Amino acid sequence: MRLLAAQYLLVAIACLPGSSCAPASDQAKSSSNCRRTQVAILGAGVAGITAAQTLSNASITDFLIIDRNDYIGGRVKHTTFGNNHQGSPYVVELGANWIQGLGSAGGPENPIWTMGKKYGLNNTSSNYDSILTYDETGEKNYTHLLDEWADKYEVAEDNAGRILSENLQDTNARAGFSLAGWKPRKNMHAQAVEWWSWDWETAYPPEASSFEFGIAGSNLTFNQFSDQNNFVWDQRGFNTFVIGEASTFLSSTHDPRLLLDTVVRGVNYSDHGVTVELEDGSCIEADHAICTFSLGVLQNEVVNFQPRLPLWKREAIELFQMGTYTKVFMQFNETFWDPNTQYFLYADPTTRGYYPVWQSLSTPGFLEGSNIIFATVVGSESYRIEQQSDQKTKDECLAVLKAMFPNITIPEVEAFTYPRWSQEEWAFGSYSNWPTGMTLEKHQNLRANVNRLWFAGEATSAEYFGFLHGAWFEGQNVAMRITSLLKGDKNPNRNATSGFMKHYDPLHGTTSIKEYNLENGWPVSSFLDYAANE
Ligand SMILES: Cc1cc2nc3c(=O)[nH]c(=O)nc-3n(C[C@H](O)[C@H](O)[C@H](O)COP(=O)(O)OP(=O)(O)OC[C@H]3O[C@@H](n4cnc5c(N)ncnc54)[C@H](O)[C@@H]3O)c2cc1C
Ligand SMILES: *C1O[C@H](CO)[C@@H](O)[C@H](O)[C@H]1NC(C)=O
Ligand SMILES: *[C@@H]1O[C@H](CO)[C@@H](O)[C@H](O)[C@H]1NC(C)=O
Ligand SMILES: *[C@@H]1O[C@H](CO)[C@@H](O)[C@H](O)[C@H]1NC(C)=O
Ligand SMILES: *[C@@H]1O[C@H](CO)[C@@H](O)[C@H](O)[C@H]1NC(C)=O
Ligand SMILES: *[C@@H]1O[C@H](CO)[C@@H](O)[C@H](O)[C@H]1NC(C)=O
Ligand SMILES: *[C@@H]1O[C@H](CO)[C@@H](O)[C@H](O)[C@H]1NC(C)=O
Ligand SMILES: *[C@@H]1O[C@H](CO)[C@@H](O)[C@H](O)[C@H]1NC(C)=O
Ligand SMILES: *[C@@H]1O[C@H](CO)[C@@H](O)[C@H](O)[C@H]1NC(C)=O
Ligand SMILES: *[C@@H]1O[C@H](CO)[C@@H](O)[C@H](O)[C@H]1NC(C)=O
Repeated sequence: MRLLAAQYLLVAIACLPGSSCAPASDQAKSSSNCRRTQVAILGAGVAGITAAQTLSNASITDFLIIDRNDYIGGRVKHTTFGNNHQGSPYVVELGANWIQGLGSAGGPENPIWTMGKKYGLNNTSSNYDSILTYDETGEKNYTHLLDEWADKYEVAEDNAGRILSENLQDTNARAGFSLAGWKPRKNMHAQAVEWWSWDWETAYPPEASSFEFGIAGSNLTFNQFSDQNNFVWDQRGFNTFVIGEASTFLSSTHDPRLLLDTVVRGVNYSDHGVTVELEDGSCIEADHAICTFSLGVLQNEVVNFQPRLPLWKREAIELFQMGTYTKVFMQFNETFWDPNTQYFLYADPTTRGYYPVWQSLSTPGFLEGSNIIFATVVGSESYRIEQQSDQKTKDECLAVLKAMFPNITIPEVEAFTYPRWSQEEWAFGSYSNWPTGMTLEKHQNLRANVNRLWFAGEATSAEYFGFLHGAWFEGQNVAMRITSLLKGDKNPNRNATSGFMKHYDPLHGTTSIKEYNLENGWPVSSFLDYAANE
């Protein structure tokens, strides 16, 4: 019975408008020795687990979840670190740490916050006013610059809103802030404040970031849900919620539908189905596959897609940006910094973004009395320190702490660690950022399915790229679409939650070839004429 139903579905799906409508029997013949499933879900991070739960909620239970790691959660990843007073280690988060934007009474709620509550995750609201500011001479009060930033940012927000609503050309965030009156270049204190307010979230400097989409993204999370960021310090690990949700549809971590420690090497896709090649030489054949691998994994061509992904897809993959965000954890034998302050901002005299934010976990409300502090770097500084030895980085950190606390003898470091996100084969970075030059249509090309191969993850979220909730919504959306197709909807409306996705091929710019003319400072009549004269 089940086979017959599957056969029927294949015929129905193969003949959707836009597909080449080849006989379904082709597929049945081609790959008889592969393991079969309806939906292959590539990745057991938030997007993959959410996609699987969405299918399961729709009574589609024939799926396989494949991940190269030995745990559920992907970039929600923790490690043990240092020791508490009883001599057992603390748990600290190497990846995602905050629930960003919670929800307000009567308003929409961030689904990650819903789950934070469901699993009773220990968490504390970050207080960004709990900050002391420093430079190379020690403590130096430049908090007035934070107020100045806030004033200029309000102007910038409105300007970015106008770009969006009036379909004006986007610009980069540097130009956007400059036009709003924020010009920090001559002042390292202002650069530190800018890093705190911009790079810390986006993992890229304003020069590299879209003004319109950077501000829209921030609005959509912090104005829509709420402006709170709750830091999770739960000693079970933040991924408790991902594992918990997985256990709502998997019988256990030994459920045969969960394949951990399993590396995907290749994906063959067509209008009829997808074949996934695993590192051990085996294969999985599916009606649909959802690739939730990070943008970094896609950019670094870890997976061999056959046929090669189309140009419209590759252009979007290459243009969107994968940022890196590195937390450097240190435990001392005492808390020599102010134990009641959450943040310590350092302005280096020569290098913007040089160990700029120090965050205390020893503070009440966190791992109180743990004597743990961590520095965060992003972008080019992440790449730099992730290439060098622990010892070199530790020495640099200690030199910064000595500059920040000139009257204190900094004690020995008792524990030290940091992840190297830019080098992780399964991530190649931390999370994505929207660059200048990426339109909404081009981003849609990053999201869109290619035949029966679908893409979901934080980077495919137009509204919440970079965030856990972005990964959640995208996993859910793609699985709802696949559900509509598998349920035999013969003529699905392509709408927000059903059917194949729209993509744009080609994508045009704003200037027609006729406008390359003398009036626009382009006297050589056309590129072709010029070539002909050579
Ligand atoms: C340092 C850091 C800090 C962050 N801070 C926050 C934060 O505070 N708040 C917030 O909301 N978000 C934060 N994020 C972003 C958040 O972690 C991500 O948005 C989210 O976890 C992405 O989920 P995903 O399912 O899209 O991708 P992933 O979690 O990357 O899941 C994809 C899975 O695919 C697997 N995979 C990759 N390649 C292969 C392969 N070839 N074969 C098999 N499996 C493969 C990976 O192992 C991974 O488990 C942070 C991320 C990092 C790294
Ligand atoms: C964290 O979030 C929950 C919501 O589930 C809240 O009730 C709880 O008190 C928060 N704080 C701590 C310290 O866990
Ligand atoms: C699946 O259904 C449960 C129960 O209604 C719900 O809590 C959960 O959010 C659903 N999952 C998704 C991804 O929509
Ligand atoms: C820093 O200066 C501001 C006024 O600009 C003041 O309100 C604040 O209390 C000062 N902070 C510290 C730590 O001295
Ligand atoms: C962001 O929010 C502000 C305040 O609500 C609004 O004025 C602005 O237009 C918004 N900008 C964008 C790009 O969404
Ligand atoms: C959560 O916080 C409470 C109160 O500090 C603590 O007793 C408990 O051990 C914590 N649980 C976890 C899992 O972190
Ligand atoms: C995938 O496609 C390649 C190239 O067409 C082929 O060599 C390979 O055998 C295919 N793999 C599977 C598992 O079908
Ligand atoms: C360090 O000590 C000197 C002299 O004792 C004092 O003048 C200075 O203010 C102190 N600096 C800090 C940052 O506490
Ligand atoms: C921490 O270690 C330093 C030496 O590195 C020592 O001087 C100091 O007394 C120690 N502090 C505590 C609280 O033990
Ligand atoms: C999308 O179309 C499907 C039918 O194909 C319909 O069931 C669903 O309600 C539609 N959803 C929206 C948001 O319009």
